Amino acid sequence: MKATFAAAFLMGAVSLPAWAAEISVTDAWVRASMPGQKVSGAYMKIQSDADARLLGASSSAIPRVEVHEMKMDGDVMRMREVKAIDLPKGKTVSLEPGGFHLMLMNLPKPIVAGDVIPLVLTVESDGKQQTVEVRAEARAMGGGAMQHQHRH
Ligand SMILES: [Cu+2]
Repeated sequence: MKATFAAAFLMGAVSLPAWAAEISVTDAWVRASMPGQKVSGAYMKIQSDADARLLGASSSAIPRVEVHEMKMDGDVMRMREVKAIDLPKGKTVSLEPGGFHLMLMNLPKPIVAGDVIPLVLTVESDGKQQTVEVRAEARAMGGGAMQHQHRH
């Protein structure tokens, strides 16, 4: 009796709950930061096998991570925090420069190309939340012109 219970518990602990969506994250990367720069962006491609929403993210290496969208407002590029990013079933959603991204805030130290930044995404599907662990490698991007300006 006891053994059966232990085995069932173990299985539950290592497999995904039945309700969880299968989330695959590919091509995750973070922009290396300039000295003195306090923010950077993280980008990736996300696909879910069920309708889901990315609600937020956190990192053990970064004090604060926000979900942002960048888009043209007239002829000015603006960035704002969004509550969630829709992940429609089966569709690959790209977080990329100039669009949706994760904003890494209050960087404790510069992010250097080759650094690996651990991120934990919070995803909701069918009214329930699950987390997805992602490791994003830092890449250097050419030039200050690409630098991400913050407006709130
Ligand atoms: Cu941003």
